[in-house]
Amino acid sequence: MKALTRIATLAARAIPGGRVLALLLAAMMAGLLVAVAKDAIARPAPVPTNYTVPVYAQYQWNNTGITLQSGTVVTVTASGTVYIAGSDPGKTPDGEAGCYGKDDPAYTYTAEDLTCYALIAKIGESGKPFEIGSSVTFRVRRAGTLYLSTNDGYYPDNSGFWVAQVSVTSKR
Ligand SMILES: [Ca+2]
Repeated sequence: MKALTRIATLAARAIPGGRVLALLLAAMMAGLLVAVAKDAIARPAPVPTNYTVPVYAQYQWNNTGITLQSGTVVTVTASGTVYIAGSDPGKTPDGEAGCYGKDDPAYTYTAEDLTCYALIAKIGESGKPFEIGSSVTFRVRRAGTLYLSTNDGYYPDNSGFWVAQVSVTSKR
């Protein structure tokens, strides 16, 4: 829109009869605005696609089978209890508040900078892990498969699963 205004201004100065051209351009811009406004009103809001997937604590990265397209808005909400060791009373998807993977010298956690035992995600096999916890909404930058995991350093002694609701809304 700025570019059009600039062209209109330049045309008014430079071209003989430029004022007429400028008026024409202004009319075009007005028409364009009306078209955009009409489109916004007429098009219905996008309907999200919902998935329900388990996140097993004994596996490092659970492949959800959900392919996320770039630009889509995704909300993941999780619930349930997992056990990160035989002695564990149980962990919600929020994990252990105030503890980070790197705080445990005995193990290298899947994400050393994220909350211990929290639900974490990555998009694509080599995507950078980020925290989900109980619920988070994000916009997908690079398309790929959604993986979900417990942020632990040792998985074979884990049991149980969380249930994650994944809501994907396409971009307009
Ligand atoms: Ca463990």
